[in-house]
Amino acid sequence: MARRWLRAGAALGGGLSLLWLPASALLISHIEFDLALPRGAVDTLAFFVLNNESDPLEIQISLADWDRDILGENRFYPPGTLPRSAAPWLSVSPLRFDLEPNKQQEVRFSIKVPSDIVGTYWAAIMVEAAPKQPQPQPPGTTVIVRRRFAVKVLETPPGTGTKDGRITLIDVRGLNPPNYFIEFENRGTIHAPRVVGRIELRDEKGALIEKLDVESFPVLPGAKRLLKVTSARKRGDLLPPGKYLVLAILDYEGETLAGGQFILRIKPLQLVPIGTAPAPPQDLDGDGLYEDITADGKLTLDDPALLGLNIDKPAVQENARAFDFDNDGDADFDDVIALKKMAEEGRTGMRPSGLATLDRELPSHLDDLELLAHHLLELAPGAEARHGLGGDHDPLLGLRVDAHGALARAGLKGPKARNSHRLPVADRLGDGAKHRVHGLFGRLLAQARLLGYQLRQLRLVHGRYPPC
Ligand SMILES: [Ca+2]
Ligand SMILES: [Ca+2]
Ligand SMILES: [Ca+2]
Repeated sequence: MARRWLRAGAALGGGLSLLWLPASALLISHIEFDLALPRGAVDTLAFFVLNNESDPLEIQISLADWDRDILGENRFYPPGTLPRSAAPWLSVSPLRFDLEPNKQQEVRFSIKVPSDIVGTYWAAIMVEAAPKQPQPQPPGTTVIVRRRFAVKVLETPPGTGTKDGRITLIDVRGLNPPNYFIEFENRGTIHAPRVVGRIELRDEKGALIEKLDVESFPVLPGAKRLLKVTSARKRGDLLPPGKYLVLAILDYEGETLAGGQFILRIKPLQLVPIGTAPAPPQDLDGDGLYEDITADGKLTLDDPALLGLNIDKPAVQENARAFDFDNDGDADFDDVIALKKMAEEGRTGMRPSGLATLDRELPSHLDDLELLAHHLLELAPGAEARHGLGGDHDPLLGLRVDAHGALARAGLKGPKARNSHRLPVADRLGDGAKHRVHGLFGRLLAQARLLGYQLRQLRLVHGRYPPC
C-alpha cells in the first residue's frame, strides 16, 4: 500500500507555534485534499493518524476555517466564518479517540457539495493531540503539550469559477544585494495552488543583468501574497548608479500570465561631512558601506554615535544607501544599531551593505513615453524590430521593447499591454491592519501605497512565437 505518511507539522508553515520533541511525531497520511467533485456530489474520504511517539495520545478532531496572511502563514478561524468556507458541508468521524504508540486510526469525512457554488471553497480538519496523561513536571508547573495539525480540504467543482491574477506591487528594498518584493493577488474565484515565475533585472540598454526564479507558492481566491526574492549578487557587487527595469512575470496556471515592471533608479552618492565630522564619511573596505562616519580612518563606537545623532539629516538621508547597514532600503536607527554592532565586533564590512537611494520621482514625460511603449508592445510580434528606434530615443522605451523580445524568445506570447495601472490609494489603505504586517513588510506596504503609480501592469498570454 503506497500510502504516504507526511510529518504533519511540515505542512503548517509558521502559522502555529508547534511544540514537539524532535524525537517524537504525530504522523498524518494526507495534509491536503484538493477535490474537484461535481456540484451536488456527496463523497466520503479518509486519512490516517499515526502515533509515532512512545506515549499514548488523546486525539481530538474538529473543523476550522483557514486562510493565509500576506506572507503565506496559515491563519485559523472558527468553522463557517469565512465567505468561502466549506466547513458547513463537512462532517467528520470520529471526533475523539485515544491512540496508543505505533497505532493508527482512520478519520473519515464526508463532503456534500452544494449545487450552486462557483469556484473554490475550503476548510480544514484540525487534528489536535495531547498526552493522555500529562507529563510529570516540576512542582508548581503544569505543562500540557498540545499539538495541532491541519488537514486542508479544498473543493472546486469542475467548470466553475475564474482564474485571474495580478501583480499588484513591485519594489526593490535594499540593493547590496538587491531585495525584490513582489505582491501577487488572486482576483479569481479558483485557488492558485502553484504560482511560479521569474524576476528579471535589466539595465538601461535592456541587457539582462539578472534573472531569478520565483519558487512555487499558493494563493487562495481573493488573497494577496507578498514575496521577497533576494538577488544572487554578492555583497559589495554594487549596481552602478543609473536606471534599471525590474520585470516580474508570474504563471498562476490561468489563461494569462501576470506581469509587472518597475523602474529602479540609483542616484550617485553625494557624500558630505556628517555632523561635526571634518570630512565626508569613508568606506574603509570598499564595499559600498560608509562605516567611518567620523572620517578618522577607523571604525569605533564614535561612528554609530555620530550617525545616530544625524540620522534624519539630509547628509544621511540623501545618501541612504551608504548607511543602510541592514540592507532594508532605508537609513534609520536599525542601521545605527547594526553599525554599533559592527564597531563592537571590530569589523568593517562583514555585512557589506551599500544601498542606493531609490529615487521615487518619475520624470514628467515618462507617462507619455510609457503610453508610446505600450503602443509599440501591442504591435506584436514585430515590435522587437523597433528596439533600435526605441533605444535611440529613450532607454525606457528600449527596455520595454527588449523585454517584449525576451518574452517572445522565452516562448511567451505577449505582452498585451494595458494602460498604466495606478493602484487606487484608497483601495489599499486597509491592508496593513487587515494583514497585520509588521516591520519591513509593513513599512514596505505603507510606502507601496504611495508608490503604486510606479507599477505598470502587463497582461501576458501564453503562446508561441517563432524564434527570434
Ligand atoms: Ca565599508
Ligand atoms: Ca570613525
Ligand atoms: Ca536600513
